[in-house]
Amino acid sequence: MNGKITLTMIKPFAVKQHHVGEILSDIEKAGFHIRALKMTQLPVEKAELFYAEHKEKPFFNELVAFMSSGPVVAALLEKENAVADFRALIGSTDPTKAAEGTIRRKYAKDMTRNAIHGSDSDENALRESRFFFSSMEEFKCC
Ligand code: 3AN
Repeated sequence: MNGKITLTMIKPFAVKQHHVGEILSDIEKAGFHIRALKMTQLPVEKAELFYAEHKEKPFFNELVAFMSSGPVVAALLEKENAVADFRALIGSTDPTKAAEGTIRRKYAKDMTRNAIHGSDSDENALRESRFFFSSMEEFKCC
């Protein structure tokens, strides 16, 4: 499994703006297989847990408030070199610096409302996948 999965989350603003279909389409066209998919709203405590590594950052409270403000769409994705390839597909955290054609360049509004999450390591991909898709049934794919 290592190296073959990543976890994405389409963030609340992109969901509200009706970009879920286009973003999932971009992801599939880039060669990722959607192995599990879920729309859910994170309570504040779960958003805090998901972003625990950023707890000391000045933007943490704003990030948690935003991420729990509406539904997100989480997906477990499979592809060779999944983490790195997916981060290339979504582009830089700051949408003004994201390359042309990337998901953040197309759909992000600003640093907080930056459309989409992508795991930053194989270790986090596994942790984040278990966070959303905890049952064996959901996880048996890969
Ligand atoms: P990425 O999602 O590109 O890996 P991280 O892990 O550095 O970026 O940050 C996690 C999330 O925190 C980002 N997706 C973004 O929503 C938010 N964030 C990061 N840096 C800032 C910032 N300077 N101001 C506001 N929000 C930020």
